[in-house]
Amino acid sequence: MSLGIQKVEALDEGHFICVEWEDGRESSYPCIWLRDNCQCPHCFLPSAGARRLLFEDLDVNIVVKQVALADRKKISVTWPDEHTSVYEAEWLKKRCFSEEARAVMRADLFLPECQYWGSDLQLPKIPFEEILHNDESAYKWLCTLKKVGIVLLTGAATKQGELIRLGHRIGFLRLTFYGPTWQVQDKADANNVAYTTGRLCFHTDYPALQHPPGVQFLHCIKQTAAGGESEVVDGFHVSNKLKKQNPEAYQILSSTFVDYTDVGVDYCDFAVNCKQRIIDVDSRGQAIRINYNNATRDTVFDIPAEKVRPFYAALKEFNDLLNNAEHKFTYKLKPGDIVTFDNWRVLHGRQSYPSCSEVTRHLEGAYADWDVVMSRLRLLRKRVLNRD
Ligand code: OGA
Ligand code: NM2
Ligand code: ZN
Ligand code: ZN
Repeated sequence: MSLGIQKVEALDEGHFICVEWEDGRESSYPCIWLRDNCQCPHCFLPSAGARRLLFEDLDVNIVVKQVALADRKKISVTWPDEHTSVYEAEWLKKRCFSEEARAVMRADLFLPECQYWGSDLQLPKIPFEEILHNDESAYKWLCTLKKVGIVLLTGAATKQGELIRLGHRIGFLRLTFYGPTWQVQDKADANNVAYTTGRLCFHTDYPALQHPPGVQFLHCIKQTAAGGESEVVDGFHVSNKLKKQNPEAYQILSSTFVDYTDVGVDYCDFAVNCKQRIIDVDSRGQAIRINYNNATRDTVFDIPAEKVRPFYAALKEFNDLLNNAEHKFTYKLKPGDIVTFDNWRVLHGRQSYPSCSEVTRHLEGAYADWDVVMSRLRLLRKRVLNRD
């Protein structure tokens, strides 16, 4: 049972409406926001869950003419032009403007909870077929992917096409110039360093794109006997450490725009260029995305000459911390494993392996956008927890 309303009144010359809840707590709502969010069929299109009201038709100085408590479950507001709006108690409660209520709503929508890890990572594992067929398992997979940043799916078939099935499970995959899915194996005239047998130092994929893929999937189809081990590190955890240990290096990496480039032919021909900060931060200086691939960092470097050496020094500090034994986690993919990880947060690498005329190691890879993954997570949550 949701909380009812015991009293409602207009305040501040009709600019606010104050609701008193049955538990004695109060919430106040700006009238401009209430008018803007009238839920009547003239102002709102329920089939789209979207506002029909045009901004041009909104009076930003509007005040309430009359407000009444229809019953304990809704209030009714009359506006100066006699238009009336009805707001349900539960709808209002969710949208309360208090600091606490907004924090609850924010957490519910974006699941910002983040569990940092280092070499002690207990790599979360779920059977692949379970997440395909069971909603609870799929929900757990995506929640863990969001919170921890990495989940291993086990027991997939050792053939191409499993990531296409995974893409259908969430909605769709992210197409890039390397194709809908891509084959990580040693290739002649490789168009990417990933397609060699060489070691890959810690990187995030595709910082050359303006909006790098949020989530990455790597499906092991074939694994070499010697070498080819995987490494991962929590980029947000390491960024926080760098900020504490070396604020100057953090400042440089979170403010310098680094040029990235990727030129070649694959799904089609491409000539990609982009500027990214290696540690991308929000307005409070908190790391929100790591953009770092040493292979695609451009030879063009669009900063003043005297800032170049300090930049390299800062990057060395970060790279050293990433490779610190305390921070990195090493494992080796087995055929049938699919590693799924947050490509905005987790940096990954692989050890080299012997080159050979036949293919001794084969991973199929694919990307998804966080918008698609979070959308599926919210829908699964609704179904699993059976709530709206
Ligand atoms: C890649 C990559 C890891 C591996 O293809 O971008 O990081 O283990 N591959 O081959
Ligand atoms: N691959 C694996 O940033 C990058 O070039 C990452 C992308 C080739 C699709 C590698
Ligand atoms: Zn209306
Ligand atoms: Zn990679």
